[in-house]
Amino acid sequence: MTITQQEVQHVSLQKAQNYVNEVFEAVKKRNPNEKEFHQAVKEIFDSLVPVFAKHPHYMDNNVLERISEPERFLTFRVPWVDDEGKVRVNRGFRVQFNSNIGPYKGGLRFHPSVNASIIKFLGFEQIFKNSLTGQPIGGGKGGSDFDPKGKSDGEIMRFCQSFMTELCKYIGPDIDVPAGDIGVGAREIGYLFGQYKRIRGGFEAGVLTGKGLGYGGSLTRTEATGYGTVYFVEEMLKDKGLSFNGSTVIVSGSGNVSIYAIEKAAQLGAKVVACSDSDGYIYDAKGINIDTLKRIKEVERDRIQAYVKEHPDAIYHDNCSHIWSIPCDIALPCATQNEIDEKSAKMLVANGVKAIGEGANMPSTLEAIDVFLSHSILFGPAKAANAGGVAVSALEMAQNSMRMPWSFEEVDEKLYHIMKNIYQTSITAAKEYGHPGNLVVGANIAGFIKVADAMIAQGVI
Ligand code: NDP
Ligand code: 2IT
Repeated sequence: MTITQQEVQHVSLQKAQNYVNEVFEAVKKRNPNEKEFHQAVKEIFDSLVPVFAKHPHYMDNNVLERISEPERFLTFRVPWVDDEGKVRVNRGFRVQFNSNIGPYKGGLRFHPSVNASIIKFLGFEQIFKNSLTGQPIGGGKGGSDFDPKGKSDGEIMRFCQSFMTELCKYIGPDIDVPAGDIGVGAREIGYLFGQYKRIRGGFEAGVLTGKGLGYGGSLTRTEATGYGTVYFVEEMLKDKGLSFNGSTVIVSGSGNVSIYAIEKAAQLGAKVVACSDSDGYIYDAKGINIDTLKRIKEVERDRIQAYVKEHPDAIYHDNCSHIWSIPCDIALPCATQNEIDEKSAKMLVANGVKAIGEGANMPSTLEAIDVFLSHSILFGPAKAANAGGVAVSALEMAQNSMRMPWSFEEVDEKLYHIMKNIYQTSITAAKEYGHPGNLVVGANIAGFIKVADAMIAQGVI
């Protein structure tokens, strides 16, 4: 009996699925109790089955088991002295996940929820995100369980100095280049850079990105993640004859990513009616006033509730997760992981949402993603949609190497084209591997192939 083409395909798909299942079980066993890391790994692994079926040499080289084990995982003690003179201790982390296409690159997160699982999920996703940007950057991530809330400037500085005193042994412009994430913005990067410079005794600008404009920072880096997310969603909408113009939008969070997603969406003609923090959310039917928002969050470092004092028509609600009950055309989760669960996703769908763009990392649970995809909602996954931040970080590294800054317009233009390109690459890969329109699968596959090829080319290392 001759084996038909379809049977050959079926056999190899099954073989590929078995391989993926086996490695996933090994990852769980090797990293017990790390549920966020397992979640990120599961999403990517499942997307890759058609790749292994078509190109079995990735299985032969056991690329999956290699790529899901970090090259290096560092934890360290961060002792510091608070304003009362009391010695405090936090835990620092850096995962150097993959360096096959460039130096490790990824942000630092300071938040009490930070642990090995959170850092590994973020670092693992960063490999594929960074690959998608088309720039020469590998995957890394770091942070600490330090809580910056309620700390004085002096305490933040002393913490950052202690953190860098240890981290500086492992980073460098061609080795590993950290940046910001939750709880780490321009102020913290400034303190970290100052301490690195002091210990090294030289001005290595490219060791950190997100620096202040006066000492090697790039114009547009502050705006990049939020703007990039909106540029990406605009591409998804365009393909369906839709746009931000005239749409109602909700954006969760009120940090760096949220603020600039709100600003760009409004510039494109949308009305952004709600945003949040971890305590609650505000609803402003007239559209959020971006100047007030920026002052409250960036200058006064206050809570989002302060907004309603200045805009009495706006309403404040406790419980940030209820933000998803507001009817909207476009939802941009820009706060944190797993902020949209199955129930919230169903609510968004029932209220007529047309598109989701993930500004945060892994903001939708696997069940929520299933809800969106099964209802054919346009869905821009984090790795693709929020890659604008790290993409402009790589542009900052390029400017640092050249010792020549670019204008806001130049960087913004490059960011726009990078986001457009990520969309096209992801859509093309999704179609080629049998999942047309599925950007989760498309982004994962496109990000994976470049890194996997580089791993094989560089041998078993
Ligand atoms: P910020 O620290 O500037 O802001 C974080 C925002 O999210 C705050 O409004 C914060 O509220 C809220 N938030 C944090 N944790 C929770 C929680 N557990 N529940 C509800 N709300 C929460 O961080 P960024 O804006 O930089 O980061 C936001 C997201 O975007 C993260 O997922 C990050 O990984 C991702 N990202 C960031 C990039 C960047 O360039 N900065 C690039 C790509 C992705 P509160 O003040 O109450 O804590
Ligand atoms: O999640 C991310 O991509 C970031 N926090 C930005 C990383 C970077 O190196 O700019």
